[in-house]
Amino acid sequence: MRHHTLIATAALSAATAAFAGVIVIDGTAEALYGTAKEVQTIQTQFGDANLGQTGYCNGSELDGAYAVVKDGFLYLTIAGNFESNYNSLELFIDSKAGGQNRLRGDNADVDFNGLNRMGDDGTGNGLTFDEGFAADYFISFRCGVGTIGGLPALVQYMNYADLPTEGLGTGGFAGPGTGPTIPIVAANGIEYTVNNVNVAGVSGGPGGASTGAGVVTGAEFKIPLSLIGYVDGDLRVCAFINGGGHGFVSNQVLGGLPVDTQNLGEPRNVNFSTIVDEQFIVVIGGGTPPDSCPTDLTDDGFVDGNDLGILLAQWGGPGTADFNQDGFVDGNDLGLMLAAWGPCPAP
Ligand SMILES: [Ca+2]
Ligand SMILES: [Ca+2]
Ligand SMILES: [Ca+2]
Ligand SMILES: [Ca+2]
Repeated sequence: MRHHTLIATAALSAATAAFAGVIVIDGTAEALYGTAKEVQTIQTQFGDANLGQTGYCNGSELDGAYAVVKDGFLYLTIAGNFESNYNSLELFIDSKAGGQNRLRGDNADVDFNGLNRMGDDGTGNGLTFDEGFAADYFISFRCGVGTIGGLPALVQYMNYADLPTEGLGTGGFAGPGTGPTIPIVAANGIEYTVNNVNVAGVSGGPGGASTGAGVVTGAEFKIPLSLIGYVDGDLRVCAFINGGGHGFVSNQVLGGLPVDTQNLGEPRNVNFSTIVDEQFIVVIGGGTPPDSCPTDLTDDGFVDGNDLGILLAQWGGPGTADFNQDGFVDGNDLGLMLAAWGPCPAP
């Protein structure tokens, strides 16, 4: 009976909070978030979660993103699932001027130096975001089967670090904790929890056979705007699933990847600026203005033989010349290029 009383009390407090217009950190994007900022369009290669349990999850998928700025906080729910094997949900927030478009290798040592596992190893590589996206803050969430107080439990951890333009930032971690009814509060004020019961959303594979539409449960965060230095202007988040050692990027990225994109693999070689569309979620702002001359691959103001050469080199595969974003560079894309042949229109 006591168990039922607890559930009833939790339901009542959630209902009261909803009535008062408060977002509850419970792993569910409530109506106050509004519509999804992003919806996943490709299947997951990191396992389709199908168990529906709160304490154990057998796959990772990013089905969608809900985000709102309210009362001095960024509320963010990454809808989907997070496998109980300590794979990582990586969040990079672009919230102010400066920051890192390409991850440096001298950032704060958090999660066994996992942040720097994605950064420049000294050879000029490092995970690179879309053009114009310079990350200022890093949050990483993971869960796995462990013990709390000597009892088996789904344990959750969060690591965080700031990403100064010149590197050498600071960071820390919060956890272990358990979810979804008890959020974890970090020393820096971030609250988070996960609800892993989703069995809908995308299915397994790299194709476009399913979408993440409609999923509202997942990892929910309440992030103080003062912590990420957000005052006004654009506020954007790049989210993706990475391996447990931060060493193998999946195909679950928000904003999404083109249909049929395989797992991206080595984080230091991931370059979102060479992948069509924006691999970030726009919380506030308009993102990048539409390209007035998309078939000008060299950005020299002319659609000409140089661009055709790039297209032909990508023929049959994915690439920047996949203008209609069907996963293949083919005659359809060639047709679009020929139709735009010559000088670009004024932007
Ligand atoms: Ca919530
Ligand atoms: Ca920035
Ligand atoms: Ca699914
Ligand atoms: Ca891109």
